[in-house]
Amino acid sequence: MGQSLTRKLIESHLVAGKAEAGEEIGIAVDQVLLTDTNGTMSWLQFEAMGFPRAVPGRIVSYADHNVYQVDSRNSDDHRYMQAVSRRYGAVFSKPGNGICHQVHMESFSIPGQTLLGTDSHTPLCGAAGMLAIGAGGLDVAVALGGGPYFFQMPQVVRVHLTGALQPWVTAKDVILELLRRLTVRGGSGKIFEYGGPGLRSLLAAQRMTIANMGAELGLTTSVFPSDEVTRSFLTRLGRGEDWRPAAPDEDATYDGEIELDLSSITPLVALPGSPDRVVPVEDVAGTAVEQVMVGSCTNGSWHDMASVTEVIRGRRVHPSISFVLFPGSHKILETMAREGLLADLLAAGAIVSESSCGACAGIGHVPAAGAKSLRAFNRNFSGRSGVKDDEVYLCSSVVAAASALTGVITDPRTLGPPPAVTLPPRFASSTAGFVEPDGGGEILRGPNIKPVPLGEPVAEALEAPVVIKLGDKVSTDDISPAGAAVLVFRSNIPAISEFCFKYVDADFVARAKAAGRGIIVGGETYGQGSSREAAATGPMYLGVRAVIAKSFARIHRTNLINWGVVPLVFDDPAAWAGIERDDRLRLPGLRAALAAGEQVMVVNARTGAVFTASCVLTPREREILLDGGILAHTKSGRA
Ligand code: MIC
Ligand code: SF4
Repeated sequence: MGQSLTRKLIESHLVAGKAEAGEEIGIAVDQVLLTDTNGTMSWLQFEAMGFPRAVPGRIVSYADHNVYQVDSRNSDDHRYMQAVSRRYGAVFSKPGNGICHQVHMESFSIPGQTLLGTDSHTPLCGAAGMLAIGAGGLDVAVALGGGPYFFQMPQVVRVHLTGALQPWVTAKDVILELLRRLTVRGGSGKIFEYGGPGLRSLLAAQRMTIANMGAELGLTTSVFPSDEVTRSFLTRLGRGEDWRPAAPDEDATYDGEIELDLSSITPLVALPGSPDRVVPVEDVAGTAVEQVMVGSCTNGSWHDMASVTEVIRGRRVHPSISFVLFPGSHKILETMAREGLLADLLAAGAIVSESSCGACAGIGHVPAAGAKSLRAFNRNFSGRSGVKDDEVYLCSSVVAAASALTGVITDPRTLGPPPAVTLPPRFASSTAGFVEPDGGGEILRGPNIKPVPLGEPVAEALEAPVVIKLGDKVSTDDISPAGAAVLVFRSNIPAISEFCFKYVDADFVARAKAAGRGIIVGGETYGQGSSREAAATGPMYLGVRAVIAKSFARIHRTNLINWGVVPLVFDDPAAWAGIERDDRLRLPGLRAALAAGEQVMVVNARTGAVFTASCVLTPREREILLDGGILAHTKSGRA
C-alpha cells in the first residue's frame, strides 16, 4: 500500500509508538525554532531540567515578535536568548532579521526533515516538504535536550487541488475558503497534505501562506511535496544544494480527502472576531476602515510585497488610511530595496516597518477605539490588536492594497487587470542578521527574568469554585493577551499571571487569588490559537487546578498537562449549562480516577447536580500530569 508524504516523514522519524491515527507517537526532532515570546521560557526550562547540551542539529532562536525594545525588560529577554543560544549551539536571529517562520523557510528549511517550534505557525515550513509542528515551551525544551516530540498520530487528509487561481485571487483566499467550509475546529486531530494538478501553479510563497494559516483550522500541521517549485525557491536564495525531492507514493492512501477547485475561489474576507467568519469581499465592500496592513508570517512574502507594490505604484494611499507593511524577513526587505520597490511604496504613502511580527502580536499600530482595521494577517481574535472591542477584518494582500487606495474595503476585481508579479532571479542573501554560536560567553539574566515555578502534583480530591465560566472558541489571546505591555513578561510568570483574562473579565485575577484554588469552565475548542504557555502557567500560578471544557485545542491541552493542570472534557456537554460562575465543584476522587483512567465524578455543591468528565491520557501524559507537570516530573526523578 502506497504511503502519503506525511506518513513517510513520520515513519522515518518515529522513535516511539505506532503511526496509527489516534495513537501516541514520538518523533525525532531535526530542527528547533524558538521565539522571543515562548522561546525565552523554553530555554529557561531547558536549563532548569539540567540538560548538558542542546542536541538537535539545527536550532535557531528568533528575536522577532517584540523587536522594538521599548522597555529594558524586553531587552533582558533578548540578551538572555542571545547568550543562551551562543552557549548551547543555537543560531541567534537578531531583532529586525525577520519573522521566525519566514526566515526559517528561507534560510534553514530542508525537505524531509522535522521541525518543532515554540510558535503555533511553525507549520509554515511544511511548504518545503518538512514535518513542521508548533508546541508549547516545555515540549520544545525536552526536544532541545534530545527528547522526542510526542503527539497523537493525526488523520492524514489529502487536499486535492485542481484548476488555477483566477485573477486577483490569492493563496490567502484558498485558506480562507477552507476556514469558511471547515471552521476553526475543522482541522483538529488532522494533517492536511496538499496534492493534485493544481499544485503546480502555486509558488512557494503561496504554499507558505496556506501551510501557515492551517494553524487557524486547528490542524496539527500541513504538508506540501518538495518539487520543482521548491527547488526554484531554494535556488533563488542560493540554497539549491539543500533541495531534495519529497513526494507521496503514486498509490498513497489517506484517511480522508477534500476536493478544492482553485478556479472556483473568489476574494474573501474574515469578519472581526474569528478567522472563520468568512464572507465574499462583495459582502463587506464599502466598509470604511482606518488602518490597512500587510505582513505577518502569513502575508509577509516577497510575492505579497511585490503584489502590493504593483497595485499602489503611481497612486496614493487614501488620506484617511494608515497603510503599514511588515516584510517577513530582512532578505525580503533588502530585495525590495535592491529591486526598487521601496521607492514606489514610499512615494505612494505606505509605511514600511521593520521585519517583525509587530502589529500582528498587538505591538505597535494599535487601532483607535472603535476604528475598523483591515489586515492581511492570520488572526483577528477580539482584543488581539491591543485594544478591547477591536474590529479587525482579515483579507489577502491585494484586497488590502486596493482598500488602502480607496479608504473602504474594496473588491480588487474592480481595479481592472491584475498586477503581474515577477520573481527576481536572486533574492538578497545577506546573513548579517544571524549570529553563529561559539559555545562561549556569560549567560546574563536581567532583573525581569524570574525563576520558573513548579506545578503541584494533582491532589487526591479537589474542591474549588468556578473562577470563570466561558463559552466556545476561547483563544489563548483571551486567556493571556498579546500586546507589548504583556509580552515583556513572558519570562516572568508571577508578573504575566496578572494579565489573565484581562479583556474578558477584569476581575478574574482578584477572584482567582481570593479563591486560592480554582476551576475554569469552558466550551468548545478551549485554548485555540497561539501556543503561548502563559495561557497555562498564568492560571496555574493563580491557583487554577482544572479546566472543564467541551473540547480543547491540541497545543493548549498539552500545555495544561505539562504544567499539572487537569484538562477535563464534559462527558455530556449539556452539563455545561447547569454551571454558573462561583459554583463550588467537588471532584472527590480526582487523582485516583486519573490514575485508573476512569471518568471523574463532579458534584456541584450549589445545585446538587452530579456529572462526569474525562481526561483521556496516554501513560506518559498520566505520569507527567499526576506529578504536576514536566518540570516537577523531571525533578521527581521519575522521568
Ligand atoms: C501568535 O501569533 O499568537 C503568537 C504571538 O505568535 C503565538 C506565540 C506566543 O504567543 O508566544 C503563537 O502563534 O503561538
Ligand atoms: Fe508573529 Fe503574527 Fe506569525 Fe504569530 S501569527 S508568529 S505574531 S507574525
